[in-house]
Amino acid sequence: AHLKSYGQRALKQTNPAAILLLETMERKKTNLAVSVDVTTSADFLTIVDAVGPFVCLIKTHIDILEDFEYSLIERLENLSLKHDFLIFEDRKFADIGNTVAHQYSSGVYKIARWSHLTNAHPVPGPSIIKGLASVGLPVGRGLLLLAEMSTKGSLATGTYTEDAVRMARLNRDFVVGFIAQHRMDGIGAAPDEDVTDEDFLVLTPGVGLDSKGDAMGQQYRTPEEVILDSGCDVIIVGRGVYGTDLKATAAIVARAERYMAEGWAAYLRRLV
Ligand code: UP6
Repeated sequence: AHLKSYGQRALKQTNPAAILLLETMERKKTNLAVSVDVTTSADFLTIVDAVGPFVCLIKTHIDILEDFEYSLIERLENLSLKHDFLIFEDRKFADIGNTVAHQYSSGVYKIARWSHLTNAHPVPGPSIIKGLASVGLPVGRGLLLLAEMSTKGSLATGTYTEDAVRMARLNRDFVVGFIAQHRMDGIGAAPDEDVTDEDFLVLTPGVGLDSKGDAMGQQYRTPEEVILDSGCDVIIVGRGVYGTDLKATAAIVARAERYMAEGWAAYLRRLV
């Protein structure tokens, strides 16, 4: 299924957020998501505006902004319209259904109001999907399950990953795919289960061109390894794009263009 184009795959999806993402990737010719993990609203908005033209998706950790005010959300949404990208709050929900429903809809951030996609750890079992879907499904949102992680020593492997895919398969209206390091279609399916047309999106963090990792267990692979060799759909790049000098906007733009070009070239090679 992953040999088809993003645009062809959009036609077969049912979740509105999944359709929007695939259509945006096809239209803008980019499979790059930038993770804007900075701690001030000013840097955040400057970087989002700078990389916006090159991304299909902006990934946020909204709770690391030290000067967060809800008005930031409107400015983020305006940039999303200006540059034509979706928003993914990387909240990594991990609690019981009732609690995650509150965390998703309410509190300071009201994530479900503005984030097309969010994600959850499968560790509590299917009830976490039920809780999040009660909030997100009626407003057209999509969920990604964390089936694997990019970090050294990750426990999300083997049967844990298989069970995550089974959980997703039973909730296809809301679960559009995974945060993972490989394509997940067909994993953990019963021998008599027909999964030939299965098409989960795979969004992959741990992507870097100039570094193999950091001092805290992060591990990087290249866009080619992720998209071409492992069959993933979206490369998620944080520090590889925004770097260490958050004011060096021209350099940030140049790196975004480089990752976008590498990601798209790997995708085109996968298509042939
Ligand atoms: N992230 C990972 N690995 C995972 C899941 N999520 O790195 O398995 C997230 C991090 C960070 C981003 O929370 O926001 O992706 C990666 O940032 P980096 O490119 O700067 O390492």
